[in-house]
Amino acid sequence: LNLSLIGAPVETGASQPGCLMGPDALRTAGIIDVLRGLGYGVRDHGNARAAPGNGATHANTAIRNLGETIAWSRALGDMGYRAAAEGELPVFLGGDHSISMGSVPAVTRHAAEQGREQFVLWLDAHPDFHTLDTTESGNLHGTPVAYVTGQPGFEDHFPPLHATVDPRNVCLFGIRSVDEFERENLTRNGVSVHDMRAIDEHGVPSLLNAFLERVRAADGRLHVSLDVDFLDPTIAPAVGTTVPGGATFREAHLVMEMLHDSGLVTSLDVVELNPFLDERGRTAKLMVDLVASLFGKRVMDRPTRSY
Ligand code: DIR
Ligand code: MN
Ligand code: MN
Ligand code: MN
Repeated sequence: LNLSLIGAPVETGASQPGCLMGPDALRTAGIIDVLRGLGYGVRDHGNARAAPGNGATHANTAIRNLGETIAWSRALGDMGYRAAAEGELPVFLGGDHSISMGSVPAVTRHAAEQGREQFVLWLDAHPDFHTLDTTESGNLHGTPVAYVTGQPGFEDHFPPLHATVDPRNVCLFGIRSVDEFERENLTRNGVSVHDMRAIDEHGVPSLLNAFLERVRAADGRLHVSLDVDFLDPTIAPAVGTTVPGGATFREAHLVMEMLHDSGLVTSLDVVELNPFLDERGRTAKLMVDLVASLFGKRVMDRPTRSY
């Protein structure tokens, strides 16, 4: 299996600068050697570039960098689609979470062409379910889940979607900061939300197993989007939007280990790493270690258990 690394040096969707350096920090933390060491062919496409922003504006004047974000969606949508269509497993190295407005449409387009259903596991403190009309911060990294599931208002601005993700095929995991609008619309759209309380009460395995079973039963393709702020800030400080009470080191690794054992993952985003806020590469190294777990690094060999 070949992994296609696509660097997405994007920070225009976030509130503060720094995510631009994310892809290079992940490379410095050894992501390529780690993946090759696990036996994969790795093709590093380097850092993508986007056309200049076209100066697009919106009635919601809070929105920042709309034109730039549209240009990135288009560039990453094309690159990611080509990688998936060539049979490679795309790994998008962010960049802030607005890169998923390119990565998820890319793989969803490919899935639709294969007659396969697309599922998305969103590991994040936030649901990122704002529309252009509801975002108050104006930071577009808070909008990708709404865009890729076809919520209204994006079509006048962002690239038309070849296929949308059914909101019921989206599982938000680790959630602990939800804006009022998002809360109502998530429920109305049937998105699965496992907040930190659910993880406290039921634990990672039963919640994640139930979702993976649905993916398997549908013979679906699974995109995983890993936001640094899924993790507790005490272990992952290098993110602009820290929220206390996140996933522990072992909870996060268990998610990755179960994903690997499932054999279901077909694409990945690693997003929101802000190396400017890091402590000597600590968060970058943790993210690479989690990616390693997702691709098969294990403590001990064990009889394969299929989740
Ligand atoms: C907040 C924070 N919901 C917003 N969002 C994100 O700005 O819309 N932070 N995604 O990482
Ligand atoms: Mn996010
Ligand atoms: Mn987040
Ligand atoms: Mn509009």
